[in-house]
Parts: sequence; C-alpha cells; structure tokens
Amino acid sequence: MESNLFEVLRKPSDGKTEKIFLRDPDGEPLTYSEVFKMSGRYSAALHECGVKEGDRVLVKVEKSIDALALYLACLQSGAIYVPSNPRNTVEETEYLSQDAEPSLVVFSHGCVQNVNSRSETLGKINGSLTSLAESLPGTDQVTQRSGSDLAAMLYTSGTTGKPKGAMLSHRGLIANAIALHDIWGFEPEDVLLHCLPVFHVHGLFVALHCSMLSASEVIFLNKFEPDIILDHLPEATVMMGVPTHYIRLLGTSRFDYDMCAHMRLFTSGSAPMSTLVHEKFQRQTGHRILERYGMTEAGIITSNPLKGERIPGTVGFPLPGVKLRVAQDDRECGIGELGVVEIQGDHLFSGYWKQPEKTAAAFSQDGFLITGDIGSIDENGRLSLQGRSNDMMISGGENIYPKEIELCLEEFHSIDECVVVGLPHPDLGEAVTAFLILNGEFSEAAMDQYLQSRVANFKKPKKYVIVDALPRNAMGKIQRSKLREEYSSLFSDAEDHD
Ligand code: MLC
Ligand code: AMP
Repeated sequence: MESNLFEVLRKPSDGKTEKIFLRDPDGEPLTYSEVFKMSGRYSAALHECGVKEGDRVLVKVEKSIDALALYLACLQSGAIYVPSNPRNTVEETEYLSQDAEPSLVVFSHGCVQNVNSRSETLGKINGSLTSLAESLPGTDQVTQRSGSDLAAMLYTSGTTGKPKGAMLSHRGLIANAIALHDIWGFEPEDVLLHCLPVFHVHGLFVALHCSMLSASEVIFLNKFEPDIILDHLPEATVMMGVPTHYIRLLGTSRFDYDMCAHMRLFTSGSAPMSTLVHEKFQRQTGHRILERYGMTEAGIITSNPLKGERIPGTVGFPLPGVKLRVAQDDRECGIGELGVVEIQGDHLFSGYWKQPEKTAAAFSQDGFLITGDIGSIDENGRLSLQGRSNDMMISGGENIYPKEIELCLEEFHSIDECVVVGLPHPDLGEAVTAFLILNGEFSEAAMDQYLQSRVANFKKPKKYVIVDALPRNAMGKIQRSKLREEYSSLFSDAEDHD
C-alpha cells in the first residue's frame, strides 16, 4: 500500500489520466495528467529552490490551479505543505514564518513581504516560481514517505491567542480521504462545485481528495459568489459548503427545486447549521443537506448518512475507523448526556508543531483527542453538538478566538477594558462583537485603522458596544454567557450582512 498521499491521489483508475480534472471558468479545462504534469514541474522547481523532504513550504497565495499544483508538488517531493490564509496581516504571516521555519515561502505575485527564508512568487504573469516551473521538464518521481511522515501542517488558533501548527501525516490524510470517499459514494461521473478556500481542511482535503480518489471533475471557482455558483450548479452533482454559503444561496430566487433537481449531494459543515436553515433548504430545493462534523486536527469525524435519515441538528455517525465518546470529568457519558466529544483513530493529527505541552494537554490519558466540542450521543449512536467548552467563535466558517482580538483591543489608547464574544448573526452564524469600557474618545474609523495591520479583516468586530461595566461573577471573572444572552438579538435585524 502507498504511503505517500500523492501516490494514492495519482493512482490511475479507469482512464483517469485523460479525464477532465479541473474546470476553471476563466481557462481551458485541465485533465488529470495535465495537472500531474504541472505538479511534476513545480516539484522540479522546489528541488531547484533547495527544498528537501521534510522541509516546510509556507504558501500564502490566492486560490488558483497553480496553488493546487504546488500543493500536489509538495506532497510529491516529500515537503510539508503549510497553507496560510491570504488575508493574514504582515504580522500574522511573520509569526507563521518564524514558527514553521520554512525553507521556502511562496506569495502571490505582487504580495511579497519580508521573511527570514527564501521566498518566491506564484502567478501566471511574472510569478518567479511559476516561471521557473514552466522552464523545467518536470519529474514523475515521487519521494518515498512513511505513513507517519508529515504531509501538511495547518495552523489553528488557540485559547491563548497564538496559532499552533497541527501536524498532519500522510497516513492520517489517506485514512480520512478513503473513508469519506466511500461513505459519500463518490463516482467518476461526479462533478464537484468547489467554492471553498483552499487553506483549510474543508476545501483542500475533504473536497479535493474525495474528487481525486474517484477521478471526478471539479469546477474550481476562485471565490464564493452566489451568481457564479448558480451559473455553474447545473453542471455539478455535488457541492460542499459552510452554512453561510447555503444561507446566501437560499437568499436568491434562482436557487430552487428546478435548479437543484439533478444534484446528488449537498454537504455542510465547519460550523453549526440551524434546523431552520435545514428546513428552508429542503422546502426550497427538495434536498436534505448532509451535515458532517470535522476539525483541522482530525479531518472529518462524523457524518449524517448518504443513504438513511439525515437529521437536522445532528452531525451523524463516526466515520469508519473513528472511535468517538462523550466524556465529563474523566467519565464516559451515558446516552443523551452532555459532555466533551473525544475521538481516536488513524486520521488524527500527530501533535502541534514544536509544542509538546499543548499536544499533551489536547489528549486524554488514554489517548483520545479532547475536541472542546460539547455534545451528546443518542441511542442510535448519532452525535449532536451543543456548543463549545471554550470561547471560540465561528464566523462564516472561520474560527476566531476572543483572546487574540481582546489582546489587540486592550492596547488601543482609549480602551480601559474589553471583552469579545460571538453573537448570533443571520448570515455569518456568529458575528465578532466587542464590548468596551472607555477612558477617552473612540471612533470606529480610528479603530479600523488601528486594527488594519494587526488582525486579518474577517476577524475584526462587526460591532462595538460601549458599556459602563462588564458582568462579573463573585470571583470577578467576566461572564461572557451573560453578554451573549443579553445581546443575543443585536444582529437579528441586521440588513447589512457584513
Ligand atoms: C469575509 N469577511 C468575513 C468573513 N469572510 N467576516 C466575518 N467572517 C467571515 N468568515 C469579511 C471580509 O473581511 C470583508 O470585510 C468582507 O467580509 C468581504 O470579504 P470577502 O472576502 O468578499 O468575503 P466573502 O467572499 O463574502 O466571504 C465570506 C465567506 C468566506 C463566508 C464566503 O468567509 C468563506 O468562504 N468561508 C468558508 C470558510 C471555510 O472554508 N471554513 C472551513 C474551515 S475547516 P471588509 O471589512 O474588509 O469589507 C473546518 C473543519 C471542518 O472548520 O469541519 O470543515
Ligand atoms: P477548525 O479548527 O477550523 O477545523 O474548526 C473545527 C471546529 O469547527 C470544530 O471543533 C467544531 O467546533 C466546528 N464544526 C465543524 N463542523 C461542525 C458542524 N457540522 N456543526 C457544528 N460545529 C462544527
């Protein structure tokens, strides 16, 4: 059995090489063999840049077919792919580059910043790495890897603020890809509508690996734009999205029964989908969304069934190979009892990069990953999630930690105290909201300017609420839950979805 994920993805199945793989609406369709040729050329280019097996390649680029070929090239040449959100600020990128110690950093052409390592650029026009790759003959050679070798490292934020690199092995990614591909019934005739970012597990692994294992076609859209999605939906059979994507599609009149009649599957995840949205989706399209649950450290963990009942408000059953329990105070909970979801299996990450203490703290004594999600298991073994044991917010499918924003806001000259919570939002699920106690002048424009270089735009508070005091318990600890309750309808009448 192959140990390098690249070999598993490239393995020829029924004439795979000549099949169309990627259809970018702005370019010519590319076959599997053409994309693997691109990967071979990028692999040669990585070699020319001195990248060796086990080296990290930090990649902060816009979504593109070249970015995907670069991902495959990293796998092919045994390097560790480290994607970054292209919206990250200079400071955030500096942190990633210091922490990951990459031997190469790749930026989009025109968006280069100073880093300690060698850097190159990606881009059809004037991209230095792209030009180098195009000048080389390319290679078919695949660097041998053992299952435990790392294929990728994805940064996730944490309760203490600084992002941690989740180390993902070839074995783990292969296990999750095969399990998903099987349970979701992927076939060569499938056409996936890909509108997710490719720096998360959802867009990079879940969507692409499922398609590649079955040699399916992928309509590769650079961005989530409802009109463009709807233009291409008639050519697709499967779509994967986060709840915000579906909420936005449901807000258009074109997204109806007829438009969706031919679709085989819509999946949703990365954030909770409300029962109301589930039901509206079924009324408007005739489809029941298949909701699944995952996380960076584990890939996909549970899924509602492809055949069988998909129940709104539940995230379904553990994937083959996943052991799952709900526990509280070191005790496994009974049926229906709430506790923290804990998991074990081949698909789990190998720990946090250079952070043995944080890795140890993430696992129970008997080796289960403590996810931080609160849930319960019913008598049939279905999992339902109820929230989180920490303060993480999920806005439009992006995780944001209050601490990171609070540390920043506290340094603003006129803020005495602040607390950040996620409040229910009709479009984003949760919207970052800052409660401030001031000791001087405050304007949103000045704050916007101040945050510009400090945190990526999507993490900025959508509203600032000026208060005289913050609710505290007897120990003096701020009661975030009180703020969430009291201000729960702050965004409910929002007309402006930003
Ligand atoms: C963009 N903006 C956001 C935002 N995304 N604000 C809050 N939350 C978000 N998620 C802001 C920008 O900063 C900008 O603000 C304005 O919205 C317009 O930016 P945009 O880039 O044009 O936004 P848009 O394309 O509308 O993006 C919204 C979105 C996108 C929901 C389509 O965020 C998205 O595709 N999210 C998917 C995330 C995802 O794939 N998650 C998977 C994680 S993996 P300004 O102020 O600059 O105008 C995982 C595991 C698992 O969780 O189970 O899958
Ligand atoms: P990330 O760290 O970006 O991979 O996000 C993982 C987190 O997203 C999980 O721990 C959950 O809190 C959340 N999540 C993923 N899928 C779902 C879902 N279907 N319902 C609720 N929360 C989800």
